[in-house]
Amino acid sequence: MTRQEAATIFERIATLLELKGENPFKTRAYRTGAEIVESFSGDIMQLAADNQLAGIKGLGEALRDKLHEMATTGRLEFYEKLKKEFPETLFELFDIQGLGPKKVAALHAKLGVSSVADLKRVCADGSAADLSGFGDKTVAKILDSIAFHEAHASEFRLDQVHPVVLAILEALRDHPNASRVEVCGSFRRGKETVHDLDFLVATRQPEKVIEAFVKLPQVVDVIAHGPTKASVHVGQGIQCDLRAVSTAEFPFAFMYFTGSKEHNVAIRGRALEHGLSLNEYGFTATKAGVEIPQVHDERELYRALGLDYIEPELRENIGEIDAAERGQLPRLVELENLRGVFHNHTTASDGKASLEEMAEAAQELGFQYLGIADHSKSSFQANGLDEKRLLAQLDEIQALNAGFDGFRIFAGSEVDILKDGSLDFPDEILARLDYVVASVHNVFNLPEAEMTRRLLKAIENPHVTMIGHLTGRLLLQRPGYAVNVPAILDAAAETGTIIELNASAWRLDLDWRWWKLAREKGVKCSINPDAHSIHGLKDVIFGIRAARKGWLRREDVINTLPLAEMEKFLAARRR
Ligand code: DGT
Ligand code: CA
Ligand code: CA
Ligand code: ZN
Repeated sequence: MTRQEAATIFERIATLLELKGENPFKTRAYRTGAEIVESFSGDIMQLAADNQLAGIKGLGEALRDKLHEMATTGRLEFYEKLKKEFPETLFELFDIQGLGPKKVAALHAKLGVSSVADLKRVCADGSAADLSGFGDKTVAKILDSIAFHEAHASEFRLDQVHPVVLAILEALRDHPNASRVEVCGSFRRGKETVHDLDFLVATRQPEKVIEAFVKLPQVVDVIAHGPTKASVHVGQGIQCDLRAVSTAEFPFAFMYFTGSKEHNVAIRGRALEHGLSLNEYGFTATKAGVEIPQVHDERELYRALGLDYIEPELRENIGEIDAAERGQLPRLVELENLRGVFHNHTTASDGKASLEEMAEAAQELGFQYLGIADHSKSSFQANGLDEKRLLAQLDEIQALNAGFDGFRIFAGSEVDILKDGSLDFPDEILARLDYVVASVHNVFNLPEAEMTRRLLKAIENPHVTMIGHLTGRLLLQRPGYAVNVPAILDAAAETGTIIELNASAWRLDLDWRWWKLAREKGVKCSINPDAHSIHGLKDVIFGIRAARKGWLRREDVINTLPLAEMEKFLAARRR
């Protein structure tokens, strides 16, 4: 079990105890426990497995035992029993945006709401609007959230599926009869959300590997089980498919199951022009005299059709095949190219780790610089800094920097863009920072023209280095606000303002679909983890995938610059 899963279980226990009317101290202990599990700097699940949790502040014996149980057995008896006291459908409510535990508790206690269907009913018949703490506006918002949620049912974000992918690959690769195991499908293509996970194994003993797959400890139920393929559900309801093929078929199946379907159709059409029929098992000649090319890997498969190798992220049939034919595919940015990261939070605002801890973690990841950008004062819900605290942080950063060799913290701020496009700090304050991320955090419901003007005004402020999460979307939770992205990109190109690719699996904003256009306009990207803990820094892996999917090269991504060049770049911008 991952730490995120364990933290979610603690969080849910807290809510369920609240619904039962248990005493607040007990519920608070679980909430605190959830936070500790999420943000603890060491490998807390390993410590839990080894019974080494004693002495962690805020984690009492009862919670330590439960964590041990989760780390060693992958489940928690107490939680399973507690869950059974409630209808299963109640848990759907936790996925509705804007419906915190307090509202769920009120709806459940006062109106007997135990499912999304119940919730829709009490919203429609007016009884929800009569509850204290609710009103017509809240109800309208809840109905919007339900509609959005239903439109995205059975999709998952990368933070949800990434640990599953790693665990299943590792388990299958351990199998003595598996000679090669890969993940395919939308996950391999770097999509921002996926419906299901597709695994592929090369083996001479398909039955044995398939048998082992359906018996993995993560598997909750088996949907289908045949001699060469199986489908299962793992925790959180994620479907995983596995296909077994021979080594000779592997490259064909690897390409086929990576997709996209549109890419496959186009490639198959191209094969036919070469007198070859292509499917997931191989080539066959469609007319006499056509020689079947030898193919040992995907690269040779593309080569056989006169194409350069097409990276999986690009396989969406949006021009990659033409570019491959003309030898004009971009050389895509890689994780190893990143030299540092901007837009990170500390305990000064809503982060879980201190400046020192964040700096240490950044150095451990091999970064040469770490940009700190805590929230500004208008983001009071995130404990945003006022001028005084910001300047104190600046001093603290300078003191820390004096002790580093080959590493530097850049002092910044994630300054709120206010409703009228002005910034939350005056220019004199911004001028003292190394860089500034400007972001919208409230009043999302402006008409497109007004929201665009608001952002343009921020872009035109010379102190603004980059714009954070441009559309404000939260994947599978809320759509982005209305904004004219091309107009923003034009202004960014003109002013040299960088656009963030927020790497949090919740955001991946600006979306990959815009980056080809951004690149053509000459806009630079910064891949920013928006880390709120030391673990959050690793979210750059999601951002890199999105950047690659957006055709971005190393030179399009500003934070591939080494420290000395980055210092020069920032200094030049401040002039
Ligand atoms: P997802 O699961 O909806 O996030 O997206 P994918 O792309 O992983 O889709 P999935 O799991 O249905 O199928 C995996 C790949 O298999 C898909 O990307 C391409 C290939 N594939 C599936 N069905 C077809 C088909 O009818 N025709 C072709 N050419 N390829 C297909
Ligand atoms: Ca899939
Ligand atoms: Ca599938
Ligand atoms: Zn933000």
